[in-house]
Amino acid sequence: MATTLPPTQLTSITIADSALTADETTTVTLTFDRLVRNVTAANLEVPAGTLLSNMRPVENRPNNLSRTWKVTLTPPADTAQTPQTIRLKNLDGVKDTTNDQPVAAASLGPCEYTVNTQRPTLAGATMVNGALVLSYTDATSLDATNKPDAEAFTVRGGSGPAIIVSYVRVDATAKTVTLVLARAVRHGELVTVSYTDPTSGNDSNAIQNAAGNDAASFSNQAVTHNTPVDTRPPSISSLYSTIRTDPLSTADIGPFNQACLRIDKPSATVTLKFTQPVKGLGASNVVLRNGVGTMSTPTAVNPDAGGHSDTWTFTLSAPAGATDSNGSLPIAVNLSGVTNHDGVQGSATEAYAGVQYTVDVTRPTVTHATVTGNQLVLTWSETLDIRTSLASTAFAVTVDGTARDVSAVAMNYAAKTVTLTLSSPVSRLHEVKAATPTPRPVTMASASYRTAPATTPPASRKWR
Ligand SMILES: [Ca+2]
Ligand SMILES: [Ca+2]
Ligand SMILES: [Ca+2]
Repeated sequence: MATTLPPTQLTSITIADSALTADETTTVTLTFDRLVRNVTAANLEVPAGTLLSNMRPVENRPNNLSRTWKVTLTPPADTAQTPQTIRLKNLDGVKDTTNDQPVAAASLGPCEYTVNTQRPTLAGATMVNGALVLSYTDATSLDATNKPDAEAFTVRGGSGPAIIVSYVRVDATAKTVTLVLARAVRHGELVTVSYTDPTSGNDSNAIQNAAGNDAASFSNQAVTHNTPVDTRPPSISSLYSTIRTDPLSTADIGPFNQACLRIDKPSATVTLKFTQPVKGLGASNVVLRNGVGTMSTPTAVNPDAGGHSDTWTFTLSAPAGATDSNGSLPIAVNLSGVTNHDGVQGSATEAYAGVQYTVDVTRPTVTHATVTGNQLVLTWSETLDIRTSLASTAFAVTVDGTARDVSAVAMNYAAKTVTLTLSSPVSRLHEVKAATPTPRPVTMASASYRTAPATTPPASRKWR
């Protein structure tokens, strides 16, 4: 007597990926306890909009017989996360090797999975407290951890280059993406923002929801803002105004320090910093209050398309003649005609710009010279700079037209004297001449001095 086998059974329905997001498909596997054929997608019941495709036998046997069958599942697009179920609808048309229709195993349960294929949708763009806020709608929340790069955004203002996005912040629950901008948006300025999803696929750094679904790219979204007129009149930010006598130096002198215009450094760069970008600063706005020296027309540093800059410079030059200043010279500014982005004008009243300078373009001269024995004492018109050092070879001494060596040099800075020790004493009734360099005069102690090997017309003194 032949043994009767129990019917062939479908023992399980499993899904490879039980959390489906946008751009994802997965594989559903049907497992029978014996070889079967003719399994089709119609044997399964799936949620509306779900696509089953390419049902195929896994085993490579004659007559398409296989214990295991796979089918590709594509979830519907734009569906918020809800529990989903795949069930066996029936086993109509399925045959085992004895041409019988299999049955579902008693243990066969539904196969559950979740779907979130909804992408965050841009709802609007608004300036809030100076930052650009993109608002999104989404059934869940945004991903605040895996943010898009700042470079993914392009923000354009009314004119000039794109406004740099310096930082991106995502608020998961508020579903906002906040762009911190490198410059303020101005009253009445037309502002647009664009966003570029890194790739058409699923990216880890993108505007995305908690499921990871990337938001779409968008272009030239208008940004709503009611930025008021900037009523602050332009003013000098004296804390940052500087003056620099050495154009090659990176060290500014000032603020509240002073530069010295000298014979070897007869000009200085003056930098005026404003509390906001301005335009319209001309030569008439800057006043050398004591009228000593000349200045170039101020120019804007890195102005924007409208010519506004918060930094302006000009060159200050010593007067042409040998005219020293008497004390510190302030630089003053009036801001008549100097306007901010919204056309608000600065004060026409002259105000201290925060920098000052001195001028010393007079060389010290020898006023008299005396010789006693081998000591030749030269006396200068000004106090000498303590930092000056002079070699004995800097001096040329003749006695009755014959060179006399100088063996030592001693300076007395406060007494304004230089004493030369001659190689031998000078007796009476000889004519002594000394050719001298020019030691630097002492000026305000703000600048450094080079000891250039100056040569000057000889200081000639007759000793009788
Ligand atoms: Ca997944
Ligand atoms: Ca993407
Ligand atoms: Ca993603």
